[in-house]
Amino acid sequence: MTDTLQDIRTDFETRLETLDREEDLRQVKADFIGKKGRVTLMMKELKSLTPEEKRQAGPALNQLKNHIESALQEKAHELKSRASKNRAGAFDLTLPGRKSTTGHLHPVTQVMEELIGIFSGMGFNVEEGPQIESDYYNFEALNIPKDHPARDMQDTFYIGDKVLRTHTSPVQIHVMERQPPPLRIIAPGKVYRCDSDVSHTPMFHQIEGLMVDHNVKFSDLKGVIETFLKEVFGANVKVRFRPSFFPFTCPSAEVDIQCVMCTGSGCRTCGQTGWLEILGAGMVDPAVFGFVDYDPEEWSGFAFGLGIERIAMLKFGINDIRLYFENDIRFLHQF
Ligand code: FA5
Repeated sequence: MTDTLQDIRTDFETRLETLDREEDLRQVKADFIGKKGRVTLMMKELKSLTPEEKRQAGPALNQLKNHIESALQEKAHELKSRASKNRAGAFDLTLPGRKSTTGHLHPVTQVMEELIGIFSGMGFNVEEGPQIESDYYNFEALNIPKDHPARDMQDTFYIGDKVLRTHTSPVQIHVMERQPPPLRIIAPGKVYRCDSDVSHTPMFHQIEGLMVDHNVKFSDLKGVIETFLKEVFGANVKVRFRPSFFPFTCPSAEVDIQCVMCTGSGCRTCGQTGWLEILGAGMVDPAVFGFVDYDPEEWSGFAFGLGIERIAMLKFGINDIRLYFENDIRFLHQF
């Protein structure tokens, strides 16, 4: 019997060593310790042996069975980890490819870049200013003293003396403080107000324009604005200048363009007026020159501030400005 046990052990070791598939492992298990396996059959044969033979063969047979069980377990573990390693490194050429999605600029950024390009073409340099301003730059130096009613129209967020700028006009002061005339600049950027409806958002973008030189006249302002609007909306665009008031310009005007949603008949977007206001403008008030030490006898200038979202609404036919900032991908994908 001892010889036979040794044969079984040798056969088992040889087959275990050469197998590398789980189904072969299952077969080896069946051949040795399965219902009709060689070891199982020998265990059944033990019954027919004498007590003395049983005492000798029993423990050896049990030991062989335990050895086979643990060697099979170890091999199963080895095969499993080898298979998972292979899976991780596998490259399946037949799988469908993953499409890479390319983003694009936000529609407001697209329009902002287009407008900057047009003004650059007319010789305006691009300047920037801080979004957190002091009361002095946002109001005082623009001839809007503390108790001036014009402050009510641009309500914003205050922290002590600091405000989230309500318009890009303070950049006019920063630039004139550091640069002598003549100059011709635009200042694009974010501004903030306590506003929200179909044509107003609490954060929006403006482009400020400022030109200071000898003999700058209102007709220069009109020429620049009309040329700009024709570039954006085409030669047939309907534009109107309305007299208005800004403490930092005199005379002042607001510029409207015909509402593209209703072509002038009146709708929700234009507040039934047929026109949509896109910018404020005027000749720089001599009082502002006083704050930056420019001589108003020698220099004159014009300034304007336009709302980029309003222009983008007209360009793309958007009837509610708030859509720009809801981050709905179905809306943004269209531009
Ligand atoms: C001003 O902000 C002045 N600083 C413009 C200016 C500059 C006048 C230089 C004279 C000289 P106003 O408050 O009208 O003006 O705003 C200018 C433009 O910003 C408006 O015509 C409009 O197009 C846009 N706008 C104003 N409020 C909002 C808002 N809440 N949401 C979106 N656009 C707005």
